[in-house]
Amino acid sequence: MLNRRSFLKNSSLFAATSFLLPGTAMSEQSKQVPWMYTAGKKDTPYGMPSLFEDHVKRSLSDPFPGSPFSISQTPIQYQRGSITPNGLHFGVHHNGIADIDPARHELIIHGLVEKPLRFSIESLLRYPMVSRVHFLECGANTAANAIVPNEAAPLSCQDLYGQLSGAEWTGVPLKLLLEETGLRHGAKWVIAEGADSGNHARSIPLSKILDDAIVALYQNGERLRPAQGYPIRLFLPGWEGNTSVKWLHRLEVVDAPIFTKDESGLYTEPLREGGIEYFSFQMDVKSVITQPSAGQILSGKGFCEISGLAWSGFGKVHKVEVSVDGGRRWTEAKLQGPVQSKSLTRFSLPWEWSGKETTLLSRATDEFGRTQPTRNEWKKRYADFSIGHYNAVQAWRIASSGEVHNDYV
Ligand SMILES: Nc1nc2c(c(=O)[nH]1)N[C@H]1C(S)=C(S)[C@@H](COP(=O)(O)O)O[C@H]1N2
Ligand SMILES: [Mo]
Repeated sequence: MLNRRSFLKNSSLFAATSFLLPGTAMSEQSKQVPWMYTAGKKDTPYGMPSLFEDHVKRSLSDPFPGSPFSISQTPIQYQRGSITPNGLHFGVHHNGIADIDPARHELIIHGLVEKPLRFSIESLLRYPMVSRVHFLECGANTAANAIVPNEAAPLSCQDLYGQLSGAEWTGVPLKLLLEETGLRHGAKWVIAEGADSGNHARSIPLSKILDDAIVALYQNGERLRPAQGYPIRLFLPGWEGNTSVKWLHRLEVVDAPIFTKDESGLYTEPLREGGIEYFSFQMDVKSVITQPSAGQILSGKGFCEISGLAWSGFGKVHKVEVSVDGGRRWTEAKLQGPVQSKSLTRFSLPWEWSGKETTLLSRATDEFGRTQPTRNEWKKRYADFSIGHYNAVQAWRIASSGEVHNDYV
């Protein structure tokens, strides 16, 4: 294991070439690159990434061809830091992406309330808002490793883990709107329904709504993208993605959950011992090494900074341990602060690859001492075909060629 100090002392480890090559005068260099002698372009109203970065994009899946259902995965293997740019946020759209005219959309709150109310988007924009940095993860993220038996499927980090993004969400605390409608005796749950054609809806305990639910209008400083629920979405920090209902148009306060179509089927986890787990809202503690990760190739032995993401739907990430030898020894990685609750947390560890085959693992623990199970431990709890809430320790096997592969340990 290479520590940071010895790495910094030994400058020959740097892959960069030295600043001034002998005999290369600055003026000579400027003749070789057009941007140093030709004026650049004027700016545009909405900026785009460099043309040299066009490989950084979402991967698309079409689980039910012919239907409007679509999924896009964030390229977390290229992401650094903990914020996903809006154009790269993952998406899960059961009924396609609704394109809503905000002037013709409103939020209705009714049911066990003193005073049912309708809120136009214009009026919501006038309320006091909060901004919070949180992850969003689909309950079925990493499902392939939950269900593919014996040999791990040859999938990339993006395809396995990309139903995960981090953003700053800004909007009106839902508690504020419920203070205005008032609550009637017996109010315990809230049905949240989207305006997309398939009526995506979920039953949410009132306690969560009053704790930290946001009616989000902004994402990373700009209004939500249509794919993320424009003009408004419910955002429930730390809870499985499907509870953050997009294109939110109706909240009905009720006394008991209503078991909507998806929450009595899709969003339940069959257990190995029989029975199912439902209303399993919180996303458990999880981590993944994003650099290097499956689908990438190490260019040669030597220094390589291991870097990845850790998160917990319960609170803050407390520590991340990394093993570079298949789990024999573990070293605590450095966390990039500030570590925020229910947020993507970047971890890193300097490493020197010997050029021999080895396996990298990461294991996160949150502030409540919750930690990631091994795959075998996870499989003991859930039925063979259970796909949701998979959070086992991930193994990336590095072949002597430098190729990185999805693996089970
Ligand atoms: N109205 C509505 N809300 C929805 C969905 C949907 O299809 N319709 N998909 C859900 C699922 S399964 C997930 S994982 C998240 C994904 O949010 P994103 O597309 O902004 O990443 O939205 C949830 N909210
Ligand atoms: Mo999801």
